[in-house]
Order: sequence, then structure tokens, then C-alpha cells
Amino acid sequence: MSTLFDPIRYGDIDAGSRIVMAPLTRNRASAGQVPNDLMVEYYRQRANPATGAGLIVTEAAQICPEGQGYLDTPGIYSPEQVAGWRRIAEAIHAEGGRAVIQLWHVGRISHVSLQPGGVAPVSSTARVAQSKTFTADGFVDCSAPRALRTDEIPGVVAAYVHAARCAIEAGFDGVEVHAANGYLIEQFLRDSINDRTDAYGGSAENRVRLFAEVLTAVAGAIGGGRTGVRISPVTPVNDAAQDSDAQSLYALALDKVAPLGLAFVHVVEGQTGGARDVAPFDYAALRRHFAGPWIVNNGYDREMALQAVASGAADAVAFGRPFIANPDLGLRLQRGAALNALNVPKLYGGGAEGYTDYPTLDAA
Ligand code: 8OZ
Repeated sequence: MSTLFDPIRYGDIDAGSRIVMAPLTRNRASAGQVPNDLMVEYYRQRANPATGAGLIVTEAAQICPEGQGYLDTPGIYSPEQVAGWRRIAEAIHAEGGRAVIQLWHVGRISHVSLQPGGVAPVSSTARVAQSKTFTADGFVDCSAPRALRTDEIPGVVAAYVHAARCAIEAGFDGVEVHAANGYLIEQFLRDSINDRTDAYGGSAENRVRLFAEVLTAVAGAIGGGRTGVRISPVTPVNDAAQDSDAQSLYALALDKVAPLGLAFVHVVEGQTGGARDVAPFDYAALRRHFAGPWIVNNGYDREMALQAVASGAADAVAFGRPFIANPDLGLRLQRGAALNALNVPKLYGGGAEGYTDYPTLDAA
């Protein structure tokens, strides 16, 4: 029987505990979407597996300029970005930690002001998302997208591969492909969004094609044991209405990637950052479609996390907002200590305040 505090192996990645730092968008990258010193310090504070996370999933990083949907999010495609991330990987490893970069393409959750040349963002569809994004002018409506042509899809897959290679070049232990939260891959998965008539739309078989092609290509480039994936089968965020049969869709998606021996599957249960019971879904049934480590996320407190791992319902638990406010969350969970409050106005953008200034137990 394992506990939350026991080591675990995710494919080729050995982690010191089953506590995972969830990917968290913080909008603090420098010009050129390059990671900076402040980000190095933020990750360093959370990287020691004895006090922080066993595995860090970094904030989502766009795989190409077109993949950006919010102001000041880091990229993982240019040499300058790789150099910035390398300092983060080194700091995490110096603490004994492990980390994967989350690979992100936002699809239609973007704005023309963030797109190269000010053109329309791309998606599975030309229908606009009824959602907001954050730009230099604050919160704005998402721009109307353009549906990707079939002959453009290999280029999107190639961008994921390039970004995955960049993550390894930067010294990361692997990547997590972001297939959740209403972004590009989910825009292809769900029949509530995908209105294509080509080989990437229509049947579930067709709608899981991009998911499977991206994971197959990334795993082929850097190894399945260094490739994880995050899914959110029923989240409604970013105007992702429910699929007509989410249970079958996500089972098929995992069946398609079963041969890859992925490092982990990371599941957001319910509405990302919100209600866990937003729509019925049998996560235990879905898990039977993946043989490897199963990371669960969304609103887990200490008791729920201890129980999830002790019962075997999950192999590991990812914490999001608790890790923002508590760099030593691992230690606090071991001791059952109180948690710091979240500085909500400083979540997205800004400097050190609400980012690297949360006290540890030792400092308190
Ligand atoms: C919050 C704000 C902006 C982006 C996600 C990458 O939901 C995000 C995100 C979260 O996956």
C-alpha cells in the first residue's frame, strides 16, 4: 500500500513523492515569452520533493507563436526560451526535484492582438468561443477563429514535436501534452465544438485523431516514458460544452495511445478550478483504459488526497492553487499544517508579490 508521500516512477521519471504541482498559468514571462529569474525562483521554492512537489508540471507553455492566447505566457519553441527554461530545470534538479513542461496550443482561446500578424487564431472550427482571454488591454472576448485546413494539421503536430525536443534540450524530464480545458486538442475532441467534415471531425474515431497523432509523434521524438497527458473529460471551461458521449470519447482516446507507454495520465475531475460534480463521469471506468500512473486533480484537500492514494483510486495527486500559496505544500501536508491564503489579485501577471513571497512554515 502506498501513501501520498511515497516515491513513484512515471515512465522514465522517478519522483520523490506522489504530490504533483499542477500546471498554473501566471503570466510573468519576459519579452519574447522568455522565462526569467523570477520564474526560476518560483519553481526553485517548490522543487524539493521532501518539502514541495515530487513532480512539477510547469505552467502551460505555447508550442509556437500561434499557440499563445494570453499575455506574457512563456513559449517553448525559440532558443531564447530554451535558455530561460534551462535555468529553471537546473534549479529544480539542484533541489532534487523533477519537472515536465506543459505543451500548449490554445486554438481559438486567443485574440488577434496576440497572434503573429494580427490574424485569426486557428481551431477545429470557425465558430467563436464565448469566452474571455487576457491581453495588453485586459480581459477581452476571444476572437473569431479560422478552421485549420486538413493540410495544415501535420504542421501543428510538428510544432508539438519541436516544442517537446526543446523541453528536453532545456533539461526537463519530459513533457505533459495539454489536452484539457477547452484548448486546441479539446476543440478537436468534443463534438460540441468540432464541426469538421474531414478525417479530423465527425466520428469519435476522427475527433481523437489529433490527440493520438500529437501524443504518438511526441512520444516517438522524446520517448513515451517522458510524455504525459492532461485531460478534462467534462470541464465546461473556455466554452467547452459537454461532448454527447464523453465516457466513450475519452476511453477511445486513451485506447489509441495505449501502445505508447505514456509516463502518466493526469485527469481534471469536474470543472477545472470549480465543482467536482459538474457532470456525471466514471473516472474509475476511464482509468481501466490506461495501465500507467494515474494523476488526479481538482479541489483535493489533504484528506481526499491521502485517501485517493491509500485506496489506490489514484497513484498521485496534483495540487494547483494550494501550491501557489504554499511553496512547502509537501511539508504542510505531511504535518497537517494550516495553509497560507491565496493572494487572488496577483494570480495573473505582475512581479514577486503573490508569486515568490509566500512564507514557508520555517519562516513563519
Ligand atoms: C488560467 C488562466 C489562463 C490559462 C488552463 C492554461 O486552464 C490554463 C489557464 C488557466 O489550462
